[in-house]
Amino acid sequence: MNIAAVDSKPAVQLDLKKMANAVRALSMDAVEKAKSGHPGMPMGMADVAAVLFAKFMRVDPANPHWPDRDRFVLSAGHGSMLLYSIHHLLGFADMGIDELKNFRQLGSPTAGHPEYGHALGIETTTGPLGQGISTAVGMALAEKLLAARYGADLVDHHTYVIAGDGCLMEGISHEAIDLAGHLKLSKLIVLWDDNQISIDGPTSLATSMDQKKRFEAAGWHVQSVDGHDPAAIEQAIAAARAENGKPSMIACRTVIGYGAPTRAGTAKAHGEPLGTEEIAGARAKLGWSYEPFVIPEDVKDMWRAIAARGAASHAAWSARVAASPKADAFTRQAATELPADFAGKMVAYKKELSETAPKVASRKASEMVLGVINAATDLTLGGSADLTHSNYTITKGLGSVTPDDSAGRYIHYGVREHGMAAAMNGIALHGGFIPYGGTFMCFTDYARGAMRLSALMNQRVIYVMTHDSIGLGEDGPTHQPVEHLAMLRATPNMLVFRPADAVETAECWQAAIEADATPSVLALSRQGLPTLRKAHTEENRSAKGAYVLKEADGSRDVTLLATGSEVEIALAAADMLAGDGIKAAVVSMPSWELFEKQDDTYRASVLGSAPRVAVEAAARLGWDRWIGEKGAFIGMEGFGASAPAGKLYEYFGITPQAVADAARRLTA
Ligand SMILES: Cc1ncc(C[n+]2csc(CCOP(=O)(O)OP(=O)(O)O)c2C)c(N)n1
Ligand SMILES: [Mg+2]
Repeated sequence: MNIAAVDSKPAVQLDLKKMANAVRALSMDAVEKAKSGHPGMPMGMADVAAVLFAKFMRVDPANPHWPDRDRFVLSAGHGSMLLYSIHHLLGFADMGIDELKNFRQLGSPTAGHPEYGHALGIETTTGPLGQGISTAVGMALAEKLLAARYGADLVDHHTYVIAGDGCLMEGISHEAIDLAGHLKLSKLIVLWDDNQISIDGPTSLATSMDQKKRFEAAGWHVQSVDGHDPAAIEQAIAAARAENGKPSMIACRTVIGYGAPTRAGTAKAHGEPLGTEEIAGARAKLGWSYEPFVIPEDVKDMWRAIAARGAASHAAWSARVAASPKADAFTRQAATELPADFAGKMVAYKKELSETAPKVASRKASEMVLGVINAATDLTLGGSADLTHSNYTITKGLGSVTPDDSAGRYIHYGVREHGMAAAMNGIALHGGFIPYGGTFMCFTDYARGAMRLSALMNQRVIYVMTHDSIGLGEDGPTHQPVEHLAMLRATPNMLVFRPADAVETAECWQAAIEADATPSVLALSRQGLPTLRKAHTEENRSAKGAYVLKEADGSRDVTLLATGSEVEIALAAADMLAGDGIKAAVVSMPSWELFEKQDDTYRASVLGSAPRVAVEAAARLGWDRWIGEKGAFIGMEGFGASAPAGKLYEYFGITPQAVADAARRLTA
């Protein structure tokens, strides 16, 4: 077995300086060949990375998804060549030397910034500064919660982050640091590339922050080291690992572009090829005499010893899992596998809802549905950015996660929408949980950077966005989303659901949970909505994106399209029109994206050939796709206002009367 193989080999003598220089050389050569990229950061942090991997990281390149591997997050994603060089040296199957030579080229796994899913072992997409460190908080949190459930025998790994000055200047880092310190995520270790340089020049141009004090104030264990002194780095990482109650930050004082004769220590090293002369100078200075992209066998062996050690750790772990009484439960949870009876329970509850026909806000319906979901599976991990009792995101028995109690399934993310979204990405990427979290829909703006990454990374993160229109009333235009649905719908690979009643809410939740490679937004009302779907259907009608809720009595004169709280308005308008002998069908469109995926025949059958009027208490942008050239739209043209919801609908002309009038004009 692996362990014996490693033990029987003569121990490889590690030369940490040579190991680091291999990373430096590959990084500057690849950037040079691509004629673009960022050599400075990999060259500056090569010593730190070499120590981290050589002495601590448990990674098995042959099994990159091994659940108990250490996580490495390159938050300073522009330094992607650091990661690609390391993966090449470790022997990742998809990271041969040709891939490094193809850095930044179309179709190559070595994209400009590390992209989750593009190459094995990339734990998260980084590049938007601040996201990596904040995503890592979610990974470390998931680890802590799983360790509490399954014990250190099965779950015991670290999350290491390399973050730059830029990551720490970004506001999201503050949310993340605060949350991690509060939750005592002691297996989170951040290595700060303290090179005092960013793009514009020295960081002193823009910041006087004492980062160490900032981390300390948030409850972190903080150390400083010379980032080019391997022994000091090793000692600091060991001390960080020994720290029990706190996450750790190590300020690694480094020189950007270390080795480059004229550019080292300057912003010129940050983001452009060094050029032939500077590279030749760096080779001489580093004592690295090999040709571009050539790594000597002895250095390769040093890096591959890390992979062998990882494989041995993995094998030992697999043996522990096999012997564990919790093996089955753990394996299911680690794979985030829904129980077989999940769908059946959802359909049964939907039936109950159509029979009891509650008149509740869709946020309340969401809470009722979550009661069923959270009881049906323990994979869900709920939370809210301090709006638990407005978002209705907690259900009976979930229990709050606190710094010293990891048994619960509910996270109080605090007033940190962006940090919450990034942490949920990390939780989903880690595996083991389906994270959902709430805030007011207007504040999707605050969470946007991380929500975009949920979509780009194909992560199942569910955003419970309540107070979804002027229907929230008195809190006024600062809180009333208008343009948000358009923004969310414009985001690729994002499912946006706006259910019209309790039955649709159950259907949308089920579709969101079952969409395992797509984030979802549930846009939910504050105001009460009647149950419109009183006839039970086995089929998830919302999963088709749109469907005919009420067919016209005879051939259609007009089709009324609506979502969420405005479906009720469309139904009332159809009744008014019937009084005038105008035959209107009503289509509910809870998810444009899912409707777009249906075949032409189905879409045509729903939309019909009669003129169309759409009603939605939001911006028009996007609706022309559905109403066509000659259609009409009833909705918002500007910001909302502060008043009771009913008054606002009248004031902004989003009424059955207005919809009926528009229909009459189209059919005249
Ligand atoms: C959110 C975000 N804003 C701006 C950028 C563009 N950008 C890339 S790197 C960088 C400077 C980062 O400085 P630092 O983290 O110190 O990196 P170093 O120059 O030390 O490598 C900037 C502004 C970005 N990638 N993400
Ligand atoms: Mg810097």
